[in-house]
Amino acid sequence: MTSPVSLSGMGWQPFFQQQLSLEEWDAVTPARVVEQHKSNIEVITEQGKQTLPVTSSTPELTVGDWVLLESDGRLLRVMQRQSCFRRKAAGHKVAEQLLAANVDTAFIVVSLNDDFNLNRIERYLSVINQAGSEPVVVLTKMDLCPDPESLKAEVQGLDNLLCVEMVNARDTDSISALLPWCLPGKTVAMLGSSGAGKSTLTNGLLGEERQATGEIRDEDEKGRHTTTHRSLLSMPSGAMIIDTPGMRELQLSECEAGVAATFADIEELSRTCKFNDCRHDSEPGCAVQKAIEDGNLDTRRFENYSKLNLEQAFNAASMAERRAVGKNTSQYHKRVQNESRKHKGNK
Ligand SMILES: Nc1nc2c(ncn2[C@@H]2O[C@H](COP(=O)(O)OP(=O)(O)OP(=O)(O)O)[C@@H](O)[C@H]2O)c(=O)[nH]1
Ligand SMILES: [Mg+2]
Ligand SMILES: [Zn+2]
Repeated sequence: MTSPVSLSGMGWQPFFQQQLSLEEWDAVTPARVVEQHKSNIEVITEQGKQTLPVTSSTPELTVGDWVLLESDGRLLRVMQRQSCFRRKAAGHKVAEQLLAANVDTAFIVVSLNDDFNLNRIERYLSVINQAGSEPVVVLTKMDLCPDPESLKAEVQGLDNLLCVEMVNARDTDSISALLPWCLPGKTVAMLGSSGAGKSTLTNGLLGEERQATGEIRDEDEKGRHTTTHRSLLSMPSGAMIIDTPGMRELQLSECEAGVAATFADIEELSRTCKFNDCRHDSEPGCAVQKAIEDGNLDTRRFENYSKLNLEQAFNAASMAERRAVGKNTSQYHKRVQNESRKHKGNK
């Protein structure tokens, strides 16, 4: 994005305007984070692109954030986020990582070949529901799949109201199915595994080859990660797109509401169990177990619900404990690592 754009063209909405007093409005410049690197961040303002250094006092920022700049160009503060995707940082780190902020619609990009996995879609849905964005599942590579309709039906089976689109990401006509979400001033984000087609879709929607795309190399797992940093790009329609690197791991943390929203059917059933604190294990009068026996609820779905709930509670507790402990000791680290190894296998 090199040419100047209006604030509304950058995704500015009344929600952000309301956070500014009249005096501030005269004194500051709103800017949006479009790229994030280790030592600096790129922002855009109505005047164009600017680079800000990242120092120890820089608040935690992510692509899509709105910040306020002082007249000398320094960062004054981060604006309250309308939505924000978070995960537990990859590996054994006991920390949260921000993935993207202020996203109206999140496209969960899943290819219809070996990447297809309902558990993983439910994992993404939990993060997006927690963030407060609208999820849309985009199934790519329909041109390479012998029976795309049956896989689409499986995804729709997760939730009747879920938006599910099926595309050939390399075909402009096909991806026009996503245009209803790409309205002027709206921000959409591409999330999903490496090789799923996020950058191919991004380029198609932008109408130009801005993002590198890559062939999948099975023998070299590392080589698959073509996109290496998140960036926010401007579409001709006036919408903004965030393309993200493929994620190997999307561990949930503090995601209770997101999991509950994703599995609203199970939450609803739970309310009719005989006991308020039913664990849906072998308690008498368990409506969840009855639904499984009657064939109204998949064992797979129930197991994934239980797993995601446990995972988010465990990671949230680890983070709360870490905050309480303050500076972590190597002993503490070791214990958490051992625990999280036990809880691993989050695919
Ligand atoms: N035939 C076909 N190929 C596709 C489709 N979508 C993506 N591809 C191909 O799949 C490969 C990976 O696509 P990318 O767009 O680079 O995938 P990505 O999700 O951005 O991957 P990372 O950047 O590594 O996270 C490329 O060679 C694309 O051309 C599709 O719908 N049909
Ligand atoms: Mg990519
Ligand atoms: Zn029960």
